[in-house]
Amino acid sequence: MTHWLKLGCWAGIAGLLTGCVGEQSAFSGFSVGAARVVQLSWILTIGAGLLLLLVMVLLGLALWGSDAWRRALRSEKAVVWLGIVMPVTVLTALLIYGFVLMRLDAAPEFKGDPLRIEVVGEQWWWRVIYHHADGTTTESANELRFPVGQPVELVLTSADVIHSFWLPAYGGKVDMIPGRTNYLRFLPTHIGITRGQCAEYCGGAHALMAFYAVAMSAEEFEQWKMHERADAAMPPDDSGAQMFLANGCGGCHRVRGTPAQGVIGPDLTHVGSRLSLGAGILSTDHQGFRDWLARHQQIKPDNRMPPYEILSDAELTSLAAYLVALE
Ligand code: HEC
Ligand SMILES: [Cu+2]
Repeated sequence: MTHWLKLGCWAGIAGLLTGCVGEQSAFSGFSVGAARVVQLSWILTIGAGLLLLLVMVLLGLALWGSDAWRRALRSEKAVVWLGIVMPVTVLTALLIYGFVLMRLDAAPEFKGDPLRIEVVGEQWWWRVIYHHADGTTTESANELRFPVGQPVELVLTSADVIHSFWLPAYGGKVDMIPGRTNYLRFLPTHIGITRGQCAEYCGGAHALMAFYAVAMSAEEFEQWKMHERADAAMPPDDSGAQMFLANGCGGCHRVRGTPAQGVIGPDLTHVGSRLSLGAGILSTDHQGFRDWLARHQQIKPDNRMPPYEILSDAELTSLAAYLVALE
């Protein structure tokens, strides 16, 4: 019995620790600031571990050690050194280290023009707005893209209730509060895809409100931006496009370059080339679009898109083909 209990405990701990690696990990350190936080975390964890070990050894000696050890531990000297001098030294060193880190955080890497991306928390997805040099804007959803080496400034607001923008690999968790603008700044250093998640309960589908952050090389980012700014690739006389308009999808969704100009739901101009549907829950392949259209209220209960159970199989196929082609 106790054997199984022990095994269960270890399995449980191992299971929890697997949460510490991978795309949504606070131990990834994909920006300068986040890397510093990771370093601080390791120093604190290892330091606390060593101190715990020391205390346990001393406790063992106090309980089962020789008389000489027990006398030594009882002495005034032990209390002064272990109880006063050591904690004061360790805590002072940590305090100074903390101040140095905080000063570094306010520092030079944030000079220069940041890439400003607006992110609006909506029940239950993320509206992402890029402002371009000529004053125009384009919208994406549930996905941030930025180049490494240039500071990023996220401008965070909410369209409805309080959300929290949490992107652990970049060290950030900032609330999105209606009527208020918050900022998150970081300098991305590693190319790669990481995941974030809403971290403040915001209603029914809160747990299904994730997003991806894609850090790209500067050239790749410029290419992506050019592509993103172009209108939809799909001809508006396609049968799927016609069906999209006939079913009123355009009342809520914009597909630039077509009459669909709704702004209630995510902009779909390039939805086919995004990483996920429904804020991180389905893939953007044909099957993903079909699943979303046929059963999105089951897959993501409460979400703000009306159910379309009336669509026939053929209609689903042709709509999905249209959406996949919106690359
Ligand atoms: C009343 C407004 C409304 C209408 C009408 C509507 N949608 Fe949506 N749609 C939304 C909202 C809101 C979301 C975001 C849902 C979420 O993720 O929580 C969404 C999400 C989507 C997504 C996933 C996009 C992404 O980036 O995650 C697709 C694809 C989509 N809709 C297609 C359609 C199609 C096709 C139609 C017509 C058959 C349609 N929608 C009609 C509001 C609407
Ligand atoms: Cu939430």
